Amino acid sequence: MTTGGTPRFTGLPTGDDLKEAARELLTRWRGARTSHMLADGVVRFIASGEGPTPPFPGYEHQPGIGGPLVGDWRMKPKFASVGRKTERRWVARVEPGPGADFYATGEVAGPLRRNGKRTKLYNFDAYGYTDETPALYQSHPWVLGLRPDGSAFGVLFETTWRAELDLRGDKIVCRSEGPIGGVTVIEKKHPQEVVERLSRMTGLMPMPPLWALGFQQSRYSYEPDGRVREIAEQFRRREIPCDVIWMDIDYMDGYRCFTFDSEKFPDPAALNKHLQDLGYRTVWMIDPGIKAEEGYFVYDQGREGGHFLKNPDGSEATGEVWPGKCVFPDYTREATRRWWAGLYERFMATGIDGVWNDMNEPSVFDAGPERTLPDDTPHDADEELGGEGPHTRYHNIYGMQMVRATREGISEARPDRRPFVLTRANFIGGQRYAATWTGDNLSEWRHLRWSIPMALNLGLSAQPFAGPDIGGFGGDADGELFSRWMGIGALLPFCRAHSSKDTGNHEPWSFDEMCEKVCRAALQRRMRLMPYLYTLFYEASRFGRPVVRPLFFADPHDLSLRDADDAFLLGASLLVQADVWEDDFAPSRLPEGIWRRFEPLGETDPEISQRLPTIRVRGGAILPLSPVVQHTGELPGSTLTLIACPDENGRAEGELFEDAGDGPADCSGPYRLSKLSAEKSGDAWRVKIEHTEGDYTPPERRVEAFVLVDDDHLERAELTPE
Ligand code: NBV
Repeated sequence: MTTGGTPRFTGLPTGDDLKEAARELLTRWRGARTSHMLADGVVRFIASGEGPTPPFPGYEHQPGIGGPLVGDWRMKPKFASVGRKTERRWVARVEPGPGADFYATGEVAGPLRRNGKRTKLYNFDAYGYTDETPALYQSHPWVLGLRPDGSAFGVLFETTWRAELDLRGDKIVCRSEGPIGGVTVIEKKHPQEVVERLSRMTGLMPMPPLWALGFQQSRYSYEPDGRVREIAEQFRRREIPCDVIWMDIDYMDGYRCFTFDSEKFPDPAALNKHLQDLGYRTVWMIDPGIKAEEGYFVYDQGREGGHFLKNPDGSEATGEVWPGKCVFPDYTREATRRWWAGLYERFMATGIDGVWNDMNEPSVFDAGPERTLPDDTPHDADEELGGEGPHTRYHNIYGMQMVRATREGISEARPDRRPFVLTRANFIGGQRYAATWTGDNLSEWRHLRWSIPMALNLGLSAQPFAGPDIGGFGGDADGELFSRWMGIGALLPFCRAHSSKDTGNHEPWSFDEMCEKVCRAALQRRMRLMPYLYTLFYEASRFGRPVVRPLFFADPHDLSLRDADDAFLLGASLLVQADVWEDDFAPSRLPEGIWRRFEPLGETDPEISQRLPTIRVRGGAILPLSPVVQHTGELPGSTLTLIACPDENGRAEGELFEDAGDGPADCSGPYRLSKLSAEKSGDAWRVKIEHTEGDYTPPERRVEAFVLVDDDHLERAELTPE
């Protein structure tokens, strides 16, 4: 496996660590070579040392020069280069001041607050991970922080190399096996502003199609096609909302990407059509490992075009994956991405709606503890990514560049549709190309618990579209765990149930009657909240706001909210209190102000509602809701319900984003933004809708309005017509 004798970060404290710490103590730390004020509260510090600053693919565009640093800037990074030759480390550290709380760091399991943690950045196929697994599938060299005085900051380290973030003290330290070109520090009043700024620098998530916000059912694998139809029909028959059915690797002919098994999936176009007639969309998996087999068109074409990675001696770099011996496209090359994108045309022509890229760390079976390609595998990367370099430099962006090509390919294949790509591996900035799920979790209560902080920390790392495998991927859930997970998962941005081979059935009806009822209610709630959720996705794609947000977003000064792991904000207006424990449950503290309990489904059976998270509405907010339908395709023309929750002064405000839910791949279709407001006039509540932006006209529909006057207590309001 890995060669070159480079010692690797294990992520666990070892004797080597002590050596490293001692070396760092004796090191001469230097300030930045230059600094550029990129915007108010945003400074990029260029590392000391010689030579040009390497490009950083995390940025959407390389930042300009900006202006000189003015004012009293509190956090100035220090840089050092420690050790020699193969043991050389580039280190950058930042001191935010005593008592800061740390968050983000991308995809991490365990608590929301990351103080005391050390995260290895080297994308890793982490089946059944725990909170002690050093690295997961994605790398985000980024830390968000909050000081005791409520001020917020963010630190972005410009390295794609194998690296680690060390938050074990009061300092933020990044150690990298290659140069850290620069460090961008953001200082803002509110953590949301920090995340917005990060998102704008690393790229905003393009608006997904509406169907991708619906519930999705998956399994490794539903096979043959008859089983897929059966699952789809069950959801409709049982009236459990569902938008998408997923096809895992067993649809392929011998795990050859872009092929279909002629016996199990003889007519994918007919299957897609059948599912679409029932109102479903389909997502099909594609992996990067290409079977090394002459006569297989993808292998032949790729070899012919020189698209596969090679060993340092020029021979083909190979590794074992599902199809046996595989080769791996070098997605860091523009020419390879173009070729890869082109492969989707014929594939998508079968009526596929979305693509799922898995195993793209890349994961290789026979490859030592890091389960990937050797360190010295050369990449012929584009100059804009940094030019030629070893795998240690490009490993972390391998998956990101793969989904970049996939997104381009499906956009070109279906220019009239918004692309949807899901990825397992990614890098900071990868939200430009794909949504994310948190990989191979297990059907265990602790994994349910980690679902919330994982989605939150990904959101704080500029990836708003994330969620877990509901029910757990490995192992068997029971009805209690599955239904409780569905209740929570239905309120997270990406909402999909998925489970592995050799596990029992994991559909809402696979356990007991109560589980089915709770799942139905959970997914009905999500459907009811869809106009609100869609508006949050608009906010994420336009301003870079996370869809789910930690409680401390409601009050960065309230120190007691800083480590709430079992509650979160869904946008600015809803608060979700989840019961993630098998037995005892003490709901976390609420932020100051009015937070009224609200059941989107109205009165429900207490047996069901006690298994679902409590939803609260912020005083001063207005929620747009839809009726419960079976899939998002049934929403256009349905009743719009507005729920106003007045603040202390009897007023409320909200926003509604509407468009066709799909449209041109570049998301250029028409939309309409409306301002919602409510106040009391005399004895009556009056709710108003004002169109403020855009010229989209939704299909005709009825609009109704209510006021949440107390916990679970609605009164009808008058509506000023649209
Ligand atoms: O393609 C099979 C699975 C997939 O279902 C899962 O979601 C991925 O994370 N895949 C991993 C490969 C191997 C799983 C043991």
